[in-house]
Amino acid sequence: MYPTLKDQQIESSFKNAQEVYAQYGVDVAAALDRLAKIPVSLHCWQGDDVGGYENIASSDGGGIQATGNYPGKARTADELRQDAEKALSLIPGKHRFNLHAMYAETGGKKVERDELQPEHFSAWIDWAKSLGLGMDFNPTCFAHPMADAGLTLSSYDEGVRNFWVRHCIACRKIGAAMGKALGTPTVTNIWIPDGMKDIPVDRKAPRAFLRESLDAVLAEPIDPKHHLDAVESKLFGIGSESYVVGSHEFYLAYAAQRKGTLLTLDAGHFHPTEGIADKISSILLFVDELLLHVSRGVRWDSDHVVILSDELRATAEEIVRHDAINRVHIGLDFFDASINRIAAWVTGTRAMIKALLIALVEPTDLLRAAERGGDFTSRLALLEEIKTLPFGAVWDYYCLKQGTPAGTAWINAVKQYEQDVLSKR
Ligand code: RNT
Ligand code: ZN
Repeated sequence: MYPTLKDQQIESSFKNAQEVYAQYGVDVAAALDRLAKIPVSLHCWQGDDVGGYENIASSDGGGIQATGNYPGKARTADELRQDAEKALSLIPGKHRFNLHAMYAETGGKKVERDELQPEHFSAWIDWAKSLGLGMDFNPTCFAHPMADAGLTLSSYDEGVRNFWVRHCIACRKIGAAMGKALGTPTVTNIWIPDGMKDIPVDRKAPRAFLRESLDAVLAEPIDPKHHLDAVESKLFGIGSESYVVGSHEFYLAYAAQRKGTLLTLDAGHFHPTEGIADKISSILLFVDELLLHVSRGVRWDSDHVVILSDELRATAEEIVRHDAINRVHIGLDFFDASINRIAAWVTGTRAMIKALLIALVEPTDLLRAAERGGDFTSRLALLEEIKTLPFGAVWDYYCLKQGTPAGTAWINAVKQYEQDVLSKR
């Protein structure tokens, strides 16, 4: 068993920490109130290795692949909900759940992706409602025979393009129904795997088709009270090493010219040393809202479990320092099948929330004053010193107040669940 802190221990460390932060002019209680209002969208696909429950024979996973075979993965939507619920119980705050179209429940009937309806997601919506969660959504433009040739919305084949256009339109309607039912807008994010393994001759034609297809998908306006659209770029994937149709430049330009369309920045979709933090302030000058797919790229894999890295902290700082919490939707996107999947969800989500908390208790006014006054000596020295302020005590207290385990106690809970539930699958 890993250590479980006593409530009284947590409370007294917090009191001390609060006093320390107050000396830097930081109101910790106010920061915690703000933190409690920031939802993080948990992606369903960590729970079953991006499998879905459609039972389609397809040779192509779209260049995204979960590696590992840790026992106990969710085999049905019910199991996935049960696991997600367990994960959510170990994560402080009120959050969201992000579903892919391939998690439709059709009652054993074959329903083509371009014929999916809100009713195929009613169990998910009811579940989200019962837990007070908002939902987000994604068309699934991979793992399907119509995607096996490598191009979907950008295909040279009009029939293929139209199939995926119809699928994306169906998904927007489903997303809108979710948003309406849950009283908070659903972000429906379009990511397509389209690309080429080897050097293309014509880089333009598929991009022109993609533009046309997106215009067709997004033609019908939907009330932003219920629904928002997002488009996600990528630099390369497995099997699309030489060319990705939906590149960053493509979607950045697309979102900038199409008012109301969100741009999705996936942290693993850029050059290996390129981060997303520095992009946020630029893009928000030209695009109203962003969706983040918080992830962790490691060499060729874009989807390792999120940890409290410098990059993650920088991303949270950018959102908080620019007061952009209402313009940046925070979603997660990682999948690891080599460790307990619930632990993966909890580790990544807690890391994201910790990063936000660190940013919220930053003495930003002090730092800004040094910077604006040209005192770069103090700016650097301060930035280093505040790294070791007693943030951990504030985090533990936040967990306690939100009714979730502080410190390592949640690991024990996951181990117990593994024994009681996962090992029996
Ligand atoms: C793939 C994209 C995309 C997917 C999910 C499953 O590289 O990041 O967001 O991970 O849609
Ligand atoms: Zn992503």
